[in-house]
Amino acid sequence: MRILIALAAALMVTGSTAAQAAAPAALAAPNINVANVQAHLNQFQSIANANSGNRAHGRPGYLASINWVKSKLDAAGYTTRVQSFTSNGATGYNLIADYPGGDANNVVMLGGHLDSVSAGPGINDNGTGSASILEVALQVKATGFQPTKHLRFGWWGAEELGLVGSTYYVNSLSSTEKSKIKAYLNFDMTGSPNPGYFVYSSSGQPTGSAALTQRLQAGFTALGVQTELTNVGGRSDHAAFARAGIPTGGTFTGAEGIKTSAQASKWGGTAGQAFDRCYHRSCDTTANVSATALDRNADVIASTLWATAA
Ligand code: DPN
Ligand code: ZN
Repeated sequence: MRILIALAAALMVTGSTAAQAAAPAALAAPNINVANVQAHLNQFQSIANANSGNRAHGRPGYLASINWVKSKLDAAGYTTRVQSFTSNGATGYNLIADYPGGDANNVVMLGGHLDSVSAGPGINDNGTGSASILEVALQVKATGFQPTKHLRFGWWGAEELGLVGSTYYVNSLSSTEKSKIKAYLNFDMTGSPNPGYFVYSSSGQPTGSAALTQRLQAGFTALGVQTELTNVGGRSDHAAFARAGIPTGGTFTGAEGIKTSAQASKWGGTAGQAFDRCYHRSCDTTANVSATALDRNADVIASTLWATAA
């Protein structure tokens, strides 16, 4: 009896407009439209086509990529900055974009590398991560998201030469600036054509990383997608952040590794074949992307950002 009364009272409260006005639900993360992400990938492909087939460090296709991403962010009201550095005798560039507002002492950062290898246009590696965080950044503005925390996005140069740009950025920060970054999420290869659904393991990563890993996993669970943890170690741009003690996380759909039959039963695709047969090759074009993997990862990036920065 008492339980029934309590239940009825709870139903009345949740059903009343007064209760809804008093405690508005947090703005839900948007479902990212994969067609928008694909349009950004087409842009990267066009840039490569117009610049000797690549977007590599020190080549004109790289700077054209930086300028194009910057123009989209500037138009959406971001405060952007191009940071240059020298590597292998050529000038490289990072693009940093801050979304106005939020607690400047509490920064959530998303990043990915924008450079390709010189062998090809680098559409899965890493047009996908670059295009996805760009679209998420644009949706922050489009949805009117007003996070409590401050949002920052980074597109790194010269990752393919040894994580050069992201390392340069982290080293350029004072210890105070580093300590303000409470989370760094990295997205490198999120549309592999024979995809796996990997979330960076937090084992051995700074305290606070496990919570990020769990949020990324929860994002895939909400889509009904099983995940595996992977130790990406020093293979992508979160490494410099982790060394600085910043909690890190990320997602990955696989590179030169071979999909096992257990993974093929779980995720579909082809066992005994690489996750990305065009990894670091000239065939890493817009044809080398799984739209399903791209879409799922973009949705998980958005839900994780919304939950982490709210
Ligand atoms: N860092 C990627 C590359 O640019 O070659 C490969 C990679 C990405 C490996 C993510 C592990 C995790
Ligand atoms: Zn690569």
